[in-house]
This record gives sequence, structure tokens and C-alpha cells, in this order.
Amino acid sequence: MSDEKKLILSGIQPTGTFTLGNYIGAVRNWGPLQDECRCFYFIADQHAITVKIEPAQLRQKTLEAYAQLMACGIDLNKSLIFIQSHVPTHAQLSWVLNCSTQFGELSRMTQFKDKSRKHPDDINAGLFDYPVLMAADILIYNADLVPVGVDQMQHLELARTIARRFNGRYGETFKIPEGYVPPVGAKVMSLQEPTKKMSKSDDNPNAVILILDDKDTIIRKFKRAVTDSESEIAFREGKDGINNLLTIYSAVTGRTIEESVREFDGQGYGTFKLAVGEAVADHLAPVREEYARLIADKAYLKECYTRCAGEALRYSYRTLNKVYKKVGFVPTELR
Ligand code: ATP
Ligand code: LTN
Repeated sequence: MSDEKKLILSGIQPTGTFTLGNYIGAVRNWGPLQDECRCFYFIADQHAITVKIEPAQLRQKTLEAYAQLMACGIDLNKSLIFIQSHVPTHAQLSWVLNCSTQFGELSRMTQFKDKSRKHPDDINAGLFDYPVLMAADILIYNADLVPVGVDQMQHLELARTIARRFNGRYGETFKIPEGYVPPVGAKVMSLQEPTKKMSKSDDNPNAVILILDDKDTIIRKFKRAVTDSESEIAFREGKDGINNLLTIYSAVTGRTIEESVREFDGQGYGTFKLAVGEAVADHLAPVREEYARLIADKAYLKECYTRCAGEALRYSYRTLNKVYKKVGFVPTELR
């Protein structure tokens, strides 16, 4: 890995099995970047405790998310996948960045407002401070590019603001990161309410395809997908259900939307839904198989996340030491 390569960084919270939305909109785009870029991916377990989660659940879901990322095509000979809490420099930098972040800025974050509304009994300081830890995740590696869904762009913008402010106050220290939203399938919609995004935390299991669902389950969920009262397979305004199915079909087959529309010209919704279900199930089958193999080998997973965290830690100390020096902390030999 040479230092001239662009550095890509992204994270995902271990809040449940990845959905087809997480997969198409985010995770599956991470693997192809690893040939041209230096890629750092991580499981954001420290972000996950900003809402209530059982410790045993968090531990299990973190390992499962780790194995899912590997199964989605991230090659540890080229990229790193680590667990956020194993690399303490993120949290150390976030304290310093807190002091370059304004209360008013954090109060304006829509995710904070949404999650506070959803969990009115637990509006903790971590939930409020979530974007500063996210800024530290990015800035500690001087990332060039951060692939995220549209929902995370406000946080990314804040990370850029914090970096600029710190650089202005203490001198050039951080690179200003760019966001990267995939051109196709940036937003996969719910199969039951196609105006809403497909989300891990949806209460209706029929609305969501999980990347580890078996073929029969996937086909059954697509058969029940909400469409419209017409019979024409076309991509246009007002046909949210069909548009979503066409987007998914195109994303997994690699065909354009126009090619997909032509392919199903004159056919009924039933045939189309079955074809989408089969294409998705076939596409996800190797991910599911690879996941089953990985999750059964805890010793191998441990070896991988330990080595990757070690590399990430060594790399990130360069930035932390520089930052500590700039803000005026007395140097120590202890790190
Ligand atoms: P939750 O339901 O717990 O909020 P989520 O399913 O919305 O979770 P996140 O873990 O917040 O997913 O997001 C992980 C990544 O997947 C982010 O980059 C996000 O933008 C992307 N993503 C999430 N849902 C979709 C979707 N329906 N379509 C495309 N991309 C998505
Ligand atoms: N907030 C993100 C997860 C996340 C992240 C990051 C993404 C935490 N730290 C740094 C990119 C870069 C989410 O919920 N999807």
C-alpha cells in the first residue's frame, strides 16, 4: 500500500443484520474501491451505545457485522476492517475536537433531533456528541473520501467544519474530507411503504430484505411487495413500488433501468416480482455462504480484527501526537 493512494474511510453501526439497502447503498461499494485506494472500514460499536442495547447483544452483533463486512467482498489483504472500541485514538481525538465544536451546531443535527424524539427517556450526552466522535473517526486518518448514504451528509459537513476550524486555530493539521454517495441505489425503499427508506430498525419484517435471508424468504417478501393498481412495468413518478423493484433489479443484475424495463415489457407484476426475488437471492447466496463460513470461525475473526486494529492504532497515533502537540499538551514517552 503506497501513501499516494487516496484514503477511504467508512463505518457502520452493529445495530442488526445488514439490509439490502445497506448493501446496495453502502457496503457493496466498499470492496471495489480497495484496488485503487487505501481503505479503512470499521464497526462503530461506540456509536451504537448512544441508544440502549443489551451488552450481550452488542457483543454478538459486533462480531456478526464484522463477518458480514468480510463476506460482502472486503479483502483483508488490501483493506482493514476493525472494531472502533479497539482503537482508542478515535475517542481521544474526539475530546479535543469537542472543544472546537459549538453546542448550537450539534443542536441542529437532524439525526439527534430524530433519535431524541424516538427515545425521549434517554437523551444522553453521547447521542448529542455522536457527530464529534464521527468527525474524529474520519480526521484521525486524514481520510480523503468517506462513502456514506445521504442521511450521513450533514454529519460529514460538520466534520469538515470542525477540521477547518481546528486548522484555522492551530495551523494546518487535518485534510478536509469529501463525501461520496453512490450513483445507483443510493436509497433503497421499504417493500411495504415504498416512499420510506428500507431500514434495519423497521418493525415489519416483510418491508426489509436482510442480506442473510434464505431464498424462499426473499422470494416470499418480494411477492408481497406493495406496488400499484396498474399493470405496466415502467419507471416513472407515482410508481414508487415498481420504481424500487426496478432499481433493485438493475443494481443486482448490472443492467440499466431501461434494459430492465424492456426485459419485462408486456409481462405481469407477478412474473416480475418473482424474477426480482430470484435475482436478489442468487446475488446474495455467495454472501450468505461466506458469512456462514466466517462466523463459525471465531478464532480467525479474532486474528483479523486484532491485526487490523493494531495497524489502525499505529497509523492513527501519528495524527493524535501531532494534535496533542499543537494544542499544547506536554509530550510523553508513554505512547
Ligand atoms: P437504522 O435502521 O438502525 O437506523 P440503517 O439501516 O438506516 O440503520 P445505518 O447503519 O444507519 O443503516 O447505515 C449504514 C449505511 O447504509 C449508511 O452509509 C447509510 O447511508 C446506508 N443505508 C442505510 N439504509 C439505506 C437504504 N435504504 N438505501 C441505501 N443506503 C442505505
Ligand atoms: N454514523 C454512521 C456510522 C459512522 C460513520 C463514521 C460513517 C460512524 N462513524 C465515520 C462514516 C465515517 C451511520 O450511522 N451510518
